Parts: sequence; structure tokens; C-alpha cells
Amino acid sequence: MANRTLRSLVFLLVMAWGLSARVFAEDGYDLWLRYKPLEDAARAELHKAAQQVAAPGERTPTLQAALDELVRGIDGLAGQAPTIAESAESGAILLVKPDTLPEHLKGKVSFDGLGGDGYRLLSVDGERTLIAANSDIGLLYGSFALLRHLQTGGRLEGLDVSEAPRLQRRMLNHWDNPDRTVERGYAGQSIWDWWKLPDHLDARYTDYARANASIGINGTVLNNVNAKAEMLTARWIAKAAALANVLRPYGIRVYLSARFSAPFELGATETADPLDPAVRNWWAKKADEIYAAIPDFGGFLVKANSEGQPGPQDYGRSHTDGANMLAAAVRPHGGIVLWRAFVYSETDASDRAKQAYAEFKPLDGRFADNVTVQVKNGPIDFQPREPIHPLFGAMPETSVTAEFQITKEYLGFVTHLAYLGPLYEEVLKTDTFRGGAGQTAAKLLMAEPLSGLAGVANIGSDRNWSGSHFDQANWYAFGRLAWDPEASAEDIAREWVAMTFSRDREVIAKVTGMMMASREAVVDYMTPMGLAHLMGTGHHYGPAPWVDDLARPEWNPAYYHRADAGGIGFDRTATGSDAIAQYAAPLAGLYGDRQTVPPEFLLWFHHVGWDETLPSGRTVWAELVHHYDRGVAAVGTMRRTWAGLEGRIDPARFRDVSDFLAIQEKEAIWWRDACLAYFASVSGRALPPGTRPPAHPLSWYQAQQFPYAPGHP
Ligand code: BDP
Repeated sequence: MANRTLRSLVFLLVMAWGLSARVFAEDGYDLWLRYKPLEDAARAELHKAAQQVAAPGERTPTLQAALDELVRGIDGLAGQAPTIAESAESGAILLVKPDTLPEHLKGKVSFDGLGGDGYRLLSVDGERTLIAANSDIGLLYGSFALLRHLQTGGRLEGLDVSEAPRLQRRMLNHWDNPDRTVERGYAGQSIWDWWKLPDHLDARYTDYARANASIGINGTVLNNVNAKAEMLTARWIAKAAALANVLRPYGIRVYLSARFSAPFELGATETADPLDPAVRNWWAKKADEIYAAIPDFGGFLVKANSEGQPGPQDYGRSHTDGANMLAAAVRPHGGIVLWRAFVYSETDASDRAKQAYAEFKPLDGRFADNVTVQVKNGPIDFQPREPIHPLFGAMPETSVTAEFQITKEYLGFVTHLAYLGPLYEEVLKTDTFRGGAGQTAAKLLMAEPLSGLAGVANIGSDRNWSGSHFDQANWYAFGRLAWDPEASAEDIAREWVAMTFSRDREVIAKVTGMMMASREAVVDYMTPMGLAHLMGTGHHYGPAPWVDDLARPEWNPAYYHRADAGGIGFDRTATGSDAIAQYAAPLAGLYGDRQTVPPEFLLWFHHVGWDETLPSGRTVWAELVHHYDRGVAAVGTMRRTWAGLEGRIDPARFRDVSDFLAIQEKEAIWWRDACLAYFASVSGRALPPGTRPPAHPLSWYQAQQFPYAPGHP
């Protein structure tokens, strides 16, 4: 009997343990808003200093969201939830605007320089913490900033920090389709459950809004740039409006991608010619209809005359005719048009890297002032590394917004760890020399009348949002850099690790180290030395540098690497396509000269002989092999570093990451082997002595097919 009781007891204990393990298992859903308990002393201190949160004045939905977040965050960090008070006693966190500042603080707290969205965190009277801002959204941002400060080990005492965003529009672009598939999405389905909208609002939408507000994102384009006309019908506007209602308290405006031929396709007009009065009228009425449902609608994002999408050129009109027509439609409502410059044409035989500049530069000064031209960071297409797009700074009379890709279409999808902070930072820090030295892309963007940064989202229905734990960092880093384009990718990684994985200093240092090396590793094992676009056709998964038989020349990897028996690389100097002429003279000089071209762009701008000796002392061929080997080795190092963290990261996420790193190493080796097998066959060079030969003959790599690779439209 006693034995049975004991056995039941043990059984119950095991059950309870299992249950708690499950309850506390980390699945990544909480992102960087985990609010795990602080260490003992800090926890007690916070508990004492934050017993109340108070926000005098009208309790708007935004203010309520800020208070709720503070309660949630402090509850987690301090182990006890503060109460929400009307006035500010001691031991309180107080949210104030100029008109709600308590009497005794009047004249003592400056709101200067905070603008509409900025905030100030300030300790006052030794026992209160102020979150000060000019608007409720500023207070929400300040609340998140305070929680970030606490989550990363900061204290309330002596706090005095002011911040204001340096770009107006900090936007996500979802490439989400009405059927819930996501173009280049690797994190499940679209988070927008279109079918159940507008009647059912998934709780996830609110968590999406919280996460975005926490990093300052204030706009979201709900649907794919390869847009469907139906998105502009009443039925779909209602769905967008329902989402806008959820996002509004968090300061996030909704935008839609617009299909240029929509009026014609929906049967309302005979044409989509932007100069046709009926067409113009349709768009104006459509804008009225949208704004009636979504009063703060942000505007339209348009991909026109690119990759088969309709556009004004179908009617002999220009990009400006098209953009300005839409701009006129949204202007009465304060909306804008984001017109994409990602264009290349099947009828244009010139270097693809030159085509966007060639089409858009002559249009400078002709766009309406509520249009911004959205330019990808590089002249081709979101490659692991590209030089900066020549359009940055080249259109002084036109607003330009930069577009980055957060989803890793060309960087191994979600199973490869590639922290994109360094990629974004590299672009933003590039000196364009437009109008003199020091004109970095970041500075140019910040000076635009309509300033902004757009990121192609990596968010989906997967429990962990981004398909992998580490890919959350790319969403986070994008937001932080959109807030401050001059922030450091490494600092951002460090704060993300502290909030996402652990506050242990050694863990932070090791994981940050992995992240900071990760993108370069991908460059090395995929497309080193300035190579680009060697990925498999269509899905862009895995290596396929040999492909040279696709209908359009610029779809072929062989078009980009130009390897032959003599050498490798794309001559974009004056002897070749002369793409360098599109850059400001100092940059053109730097890139165009074999002696000064940065080594990471050598093969982007130059065709070089296999046997040429580089400053490293290696020949071009040996250098290529060296990079591929270095990339594979770097993944091995990441795996070992991660393995060493076992027990210091929660088991579920530890295992997920371990599995993905194993996949990455396998695929890095595959990339290296396939590319070396191919380039050896083209160059006729033998691998340098001591180099491991590819595991299979070239034909084996060429035979691999992936009809079910994800994210492919
Ligand atoms: C490319 C993608 C394609 C997108 C296109 C775009 O492969 O799916 O539609 O960019 O940005 O990178 O429009």
C-alpha cells in the first residue's frame, strides 16, 4: 500500500515537472519581449522603484497599451506587477506629456528635440522615473525603451536618455498573398488570416503590433508587391481596415501594394492608362473609399513594369505619369506613394545592374512631392553582398527610400544563421560621395523630405514568427536601424541576445560573436569576392553557377560570374558595361581601378585572370578556394561555439538552433563543393595542394532538383 502511495506520488511529481517544463519551455513566441526575472538584487530594487505606473490625462488606447506593457514587463522582471495609478506617488513610473506634467516638475523637464515620436527617460526626485514625450506614441516608444533598458541590465537610478527616430517612415513590406502564401517567405503562412478577416482578429495581430512598436516600426504594407487587383475591392478593404484598427494604437499605419492595372482588371475601365480621365477618377474614388474605412491609411506601394507586372509603360507613359496619378489620388487624404525602382527589362540588353539608374535618373524632379522612390540596397537584388545602389544620392530632387530584405531569400532561408545587421550597416555606412565626401547612405536617407526605410518582412505563422530563432534578430535589427540608421549592428546584436537568450555576459559575448561573423560566412561559402546570383533557378535554394540556358540572359548565374578559361568576374569598368560611371566620381574611381577596388567587390566590377596574384599572395583561383573553405570553416566554428553553450540556453531553443546549424554546415559544404567543382571545370585549374576535393562529380550537383523548395511564387 505504502509502495503504491509512493509510486502515485512519484508519478504526480513527474507529471507536474513535465507540465511545468512544458509551460516554461521557450518556443520563441515572446521574441525579445520575454521579461524574464532579473537577478535578486536588481529585482528587489525594481520592485521598490516601480510599484505604480501612472499616466495622468486622457487614457487613450495608445496610453493604455503603454501602461499594459509596463505592467507586463515589470511583472516579469521584478516578479510583481505594479498597479496603474492616476497620480504619481513615490516609487512610480510616470508617463507625461507637456500638458500633463505635474506642477512641481514644470520648467524642470525639457521636451526639446523629441519631436512627435521621441521620448525621454529621466529619474527625478530620486524616487520617480519619468517617461516624457510630446505624444502618446512617444510615450509608448519610451515605455518599450525603458523595458529594453531594464531587460539589458540597466537600472532606473540616474537615468537620463533622450531619443528620437531619425527617419519618418520605418516600414515592413509583407510579400503576403490573398491565399496566405508568402512570396520568399520561409516562416509558414501569412500571419494575416485573410479568410477569417475582418470578423475574427487573431490575438497574434496585437503581439505583432507590440513587437513592432517596441522597435519603432510605424508602417506596414500588408500585401505582396506582385499584387492582386482584388486587394482593392470593398471586401478586401474591410479586411485591411480591421487590421488597421488593431495596429493603430501601436502607431502603425497600414499601406497596400497596388496593382497598376486594377481598374481595368476589375472591369471598371477600358484601360489602365494613367492619363485617361476615367482611370484617374477610379483611383481618386478608390482612395476616398479606402480612407473612409482607414482614415490614417499610409498610401500605396507599387511595383510597375518590372518582372511582368503591369505599369504605365504599357501605355507609353512614364514612371512619373503612373506615380503622380496615384499620388494625386491619395494627396487629399495625406497619403503617399512608394514607387519601386526595382526594374529591369527583357528588352534592355544592357547590364542589369545599370537599368534602374538608367530609367529613373532622368525622371529626377518630376515626381510629385508625396512620392518616394523605393530603391533596393544594391543594384541587382538582395544578394549576400552587393555594392551600394547607384541611385542613392543621384536624384536630389526626388525623395528616396531604401529597401532592405529581412527575409533571407538569397542567404540560405531560415536554416542558415546569417545576422543581417552587418549587411544593413555596411550599406548605410557607405560613402556615396554625392555632393562631397561623408555623404553616407544613412545621411542621405535622413535628409530626404519623405524619409524612410522599408524591410521585406520575414514574419509568418510559425510559432517563433520568423521560422528560426536567429532570424528574429534580423527583424529586430531592421527596426532599430530604421529608428537610427547610424546605430551599430554589433550593439544591436548584443541587446537582442540579452533580451532573447540570456543576460549572462559570456553568453552574450559568444552569441554576439557568432552573429557578427555569420553573414560573412554566408558570403564566403556562397558568393565570395564580389560574385552574385549563383543560386538555383526560381527558388534560389542552393548552388547552380552552371545555369546558362534560361530565357532571359540576366536570369542565368553565368551572366553574373562570367567565368571562362581565362578568368572570372563582370567587367563593369569603362572597358566593359561601364556601370561604374553611374557612381559619383570618387566612388567610380575607387571601384573602377583594379588597385583600389575593395577586395569584396573585385569580381563585381572586374574580370580577372585566374592566375593573377592578389595582395594576399594567392592567385585569384586559390583565393576563391580559400574563401569557400573559410566560409565552411566559419560555420564549423559557429556550431562549436553554440555546442559550448549547452545548459546555458533553454533546451528547446538550444536544440532548434543546433539542428539548423547542422543543416547550415551540410549546405555550406554543398555550396563549396558544387561551386569549386564547377569553377574548376571552367578554369581548367587543379585545386591547390592540400585542398579537399568536392565529394561528388560536377554532374551530381547539377542533377539536384528542388521542386518543393519553400517561398517560391
Ligand atoms: C526578387 C524576388 C521576387 C520579387 C522581387 C521584387 O525573387 O520574388 O518579386 O525581388 O522585389 O528578389 O519585386
